[in-house]
Amino acid sequence: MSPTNMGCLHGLRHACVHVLCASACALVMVGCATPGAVGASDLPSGRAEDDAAQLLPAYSYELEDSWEVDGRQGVAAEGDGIWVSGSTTLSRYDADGNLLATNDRPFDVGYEREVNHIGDIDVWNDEVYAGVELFLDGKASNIQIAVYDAQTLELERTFPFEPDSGQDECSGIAVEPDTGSVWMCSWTATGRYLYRYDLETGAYLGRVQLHASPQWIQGVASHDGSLFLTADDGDADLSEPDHIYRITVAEGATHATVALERTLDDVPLQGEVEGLTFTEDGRMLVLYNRGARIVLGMPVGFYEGYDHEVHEVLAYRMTERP
Ligand SMILES: [Ca+2]
Ligand SMILES: [Ca+2]
Repeated sequence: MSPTNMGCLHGLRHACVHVLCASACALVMVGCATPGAVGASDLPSGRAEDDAAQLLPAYSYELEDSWEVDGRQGVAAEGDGIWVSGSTTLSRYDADGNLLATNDRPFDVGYEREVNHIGDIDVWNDEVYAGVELFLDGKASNIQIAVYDAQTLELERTFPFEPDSGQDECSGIAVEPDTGSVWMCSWTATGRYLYRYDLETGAYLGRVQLHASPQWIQGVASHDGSLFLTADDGDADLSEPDHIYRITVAEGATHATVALERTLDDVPLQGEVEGLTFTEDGRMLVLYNRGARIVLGMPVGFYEGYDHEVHEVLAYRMTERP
């Protein structure tokens, strides 16, 4: 995306008065006057399909490194630290992959509503944000945002989700400091929306529909004004790859167009993508599981050559596309 285009997009999103966008603004004033209807494209036509920059990947990705970790759900990074979530664990690593701390009883203290499952996590301002829930018999309840001290990994506070949002599962969470938002994604059919909460108060701010929605969303992370999603949408039994997607949510938008960002065809063995995060030195980290046969979300034995499921972080070097 050229600097001129970038300025135009941001001008339209924030105030609709950017000098470079004067003519475009005049043509989309209806969209600006009714914020609930914006979101597909900032181009005069308003059609996402006319916005090539929005539809194409923003980066190219080269698999640079990988290392095993102790959790199968999520990954987050801040400064020199890397945090990993298992379904019932939180761990803190240094940048070289050395395990520094683990909380293997993260639900024991501080919860008013019972929970037993953590999905993908995020870290911001030295706090771990986790989407937690009670997952029983294939159904989730008691969804909430849980905030842990990033150093001690002890629970600090929780915010309940808004049941009227329609969300029925939480597979991941992302902090977006620039907009003061926390986003939750869902692995189920309600994953066709992302659910937004206030970073400070935990208040529900609304949901954004994905056009078109990836299936089996497992993680979400914020980076450079966009949200990146992982989807376990490739069948490992058929050696199909999973995918990374990207959306940019315009201010006030209730829907956003999904771009395919990266096909994960370069993993050691096709398996199950989980959470993702971005590092300050320009890498995308992806939590990836391989080796176990998963049927309807449950491990049922192992692929040839494996006697356990490998949880690893895949580190991709990112290069902005011209
Ligand atoms: Ca997951
Ligand atoms: Ca898969």
